[in-house]
Amino acid sequence: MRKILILNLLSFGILSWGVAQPKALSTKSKLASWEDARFGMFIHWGIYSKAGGEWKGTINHAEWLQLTAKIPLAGYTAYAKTFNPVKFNADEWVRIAKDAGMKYMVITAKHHDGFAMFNSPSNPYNIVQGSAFKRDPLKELSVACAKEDIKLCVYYSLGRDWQDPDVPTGKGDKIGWRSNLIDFPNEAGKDLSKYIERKVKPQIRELLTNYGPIGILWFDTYEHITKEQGQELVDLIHSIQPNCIINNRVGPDLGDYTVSEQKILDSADIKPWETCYTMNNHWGYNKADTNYKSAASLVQNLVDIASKGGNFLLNVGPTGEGVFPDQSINRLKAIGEWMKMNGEAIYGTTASPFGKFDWGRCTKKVENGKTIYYLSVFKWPKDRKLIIPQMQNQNAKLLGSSEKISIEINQNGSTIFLPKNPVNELVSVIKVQQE
Ligand code: H79
Repeated sequence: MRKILILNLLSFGILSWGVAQPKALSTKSKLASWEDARFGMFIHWGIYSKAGGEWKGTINHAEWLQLTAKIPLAGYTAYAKTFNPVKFNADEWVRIAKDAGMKYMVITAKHHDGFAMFNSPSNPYNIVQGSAFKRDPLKELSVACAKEDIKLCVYYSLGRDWQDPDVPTGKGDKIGWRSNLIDFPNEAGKDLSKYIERKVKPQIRELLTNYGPIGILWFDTYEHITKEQGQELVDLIHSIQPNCIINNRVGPDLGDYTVSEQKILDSADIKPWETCYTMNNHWGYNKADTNYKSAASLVQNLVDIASKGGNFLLNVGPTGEGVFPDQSINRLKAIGEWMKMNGEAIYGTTASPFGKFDWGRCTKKVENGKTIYYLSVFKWPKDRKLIIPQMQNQNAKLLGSSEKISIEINQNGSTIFLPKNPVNELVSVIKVQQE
């Protein structure tokens, strides 16, 4: 009976962020459930992925291909027509994210190139009408995500669009710096509100109407969007899906949370927040870029972010065929194994009251009125001791091991005596509980 009730609550979205009907959550509670999730997958995938960063002998391109390789719109449109990612498999992408311990997925519905990677009846410049693929990957992902209880979220480049003629960018001596000046050189004649009405609003309506609940509308680079224009978009989104979270790149001083790009905040002062991060040096697929971070450092990033109360949005750049690079898959697998053993130190935790330690980080949870601290050890101390302030009456154990850990309580806190070797080759976690 109880099980049925819980299932009902879930299917009606009362316990779950992102679900549109029937009950609107408070901003606080939809964000709380997103913050509990802590870990998501970012996906940068578009026409540019097919080039793998290479264009006429130059190899440092990625999602900015159209601009960085100076391709006129007609050329890019023709290239889009050849895009055919026959190996794309939504179930596989979602399974990889799920096995990595990720709880949400943010995919580029439209990047700066302006090409919609979803079926957009309002604008033919999209993957169904404008490519050889003719399928709607977002639809397929929405079905796969619903099956696996992964929250589907969409990235939408707001203040940059290289297909629409009315999108000015930059200010002062940077006027036009991120605009398509090849096809639309008259920067002064551009009227952003025309673009908003013609393209942005209809596409937001489509994204929020045709794919079930959308967890986050993740906007990027608002450029010339004013606070009033951003607020109109916020209102539009909430009128269709009141539980959709919106990041702060919807316009100046707007949005539900702060994004930090390629940077991890130093302290837990800003709330709520999310770091988006690449595994190598590019967002979109670049076949020459093999400069991948190690699985251990990515796990440390996740722990570090959680210890400051943030979320980690880790990027994958699938190929033009629609598959994840092997280097990404391998790292996600390793992170997933770590999460199976140590996920309780991440999900549903809050920031550390202690700040950083030289040897690692701490996250915190309160269960049945008792405080639990998770101590993630990045550097196993040579003297095998961890000194923790302000903790009394605890017991300690190593996650993933039955080995006993002794703990000595003294006036200023306690000392934890570690075994000789870490139990986990990436990061070992000690769970300290109040007795
Ligand atoms: O979608 C990703 C980026 O394409 C987008 N935001 C993330 C999530 C983004 N837009 N602007 N920026 C990031 C900041 C500027 C990045 C640059 Fe560059 C790096 C400009 C010059 C160096 C990209 C890479 C363009 C040329 C090289």
